[in-house]
Amino acid sequence: MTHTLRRRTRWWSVSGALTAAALASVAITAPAGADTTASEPTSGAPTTKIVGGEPASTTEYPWVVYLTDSGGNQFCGGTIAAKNKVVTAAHCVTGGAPRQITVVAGRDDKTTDEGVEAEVRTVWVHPEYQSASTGSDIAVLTVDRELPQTPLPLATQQDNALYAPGAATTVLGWGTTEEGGGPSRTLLQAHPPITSDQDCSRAYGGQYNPDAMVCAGLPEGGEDSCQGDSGGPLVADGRLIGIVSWGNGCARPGTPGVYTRVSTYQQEVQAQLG
Ligand code: 4AZ
Repeated sequence: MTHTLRRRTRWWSVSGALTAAALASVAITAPAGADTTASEPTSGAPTTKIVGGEPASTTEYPWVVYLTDSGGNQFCGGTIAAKNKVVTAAHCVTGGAPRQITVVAGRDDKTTDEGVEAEVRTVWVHPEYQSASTGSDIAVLTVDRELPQTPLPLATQQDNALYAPGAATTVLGWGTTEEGGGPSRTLLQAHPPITSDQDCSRAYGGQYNPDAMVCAGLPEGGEDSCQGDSGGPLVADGRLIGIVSWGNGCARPGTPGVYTRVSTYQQEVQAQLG
């Protein structure tokens, strides 16, 4: 199957920076309520209207951040988990020099200069990470200052109920508002329910590892994260339960979004939060 996940394998190279930014800067498929004028995706997606998103604000979700490259292009999301620590996807940050990544907090609209920008000093990538679809797609960024925004707690092994099939979630990001579309200028949210392990295995076979991942999406599609949302938060009950990781297209019926299962990694990640 064709996964649309963009692995940022070359974004840090001089020649590849622009290309990688262009590839990676697409993300949350979440447009507001009813954009009936949205054009159809050019390929593949049976669900072609903008997928069930709506505007969101860092006033309500202070811990959601985005990452920019050295050219100032947004390429991924993240979550403030301690004063100077941001949790994101490993696939967002592997290979690059930390100083080329900037964390932008407290800015809903990418075209403004609201909020704060922090430089990344160090990057911790889960030691078992190889690729998004093999799991451990989690990383912790240490930034050069204490951020004023309230951090979001990580889900722990005690939070199993938050992963029950059908449970409500919120996913946030500045990524694309439809599969194959352009990135969002402003922060969006969508509310895909948790998918059962059985349904997610049906969609992805052996690539879905329920210990390392959790899926979310409606059976009929329509609400999902997308390119550029990678690394951003999937939230339930005031806890970070998932990290946008991969999927087959965006918001398609039968292929939910796949998220890093944060509770599995909570102890190791918490140890990085100081
Ligand atoms: C991506 O390319 C991506 N629908 C993120 C999330 C999903 C698919 C692709 C899930 O960053």
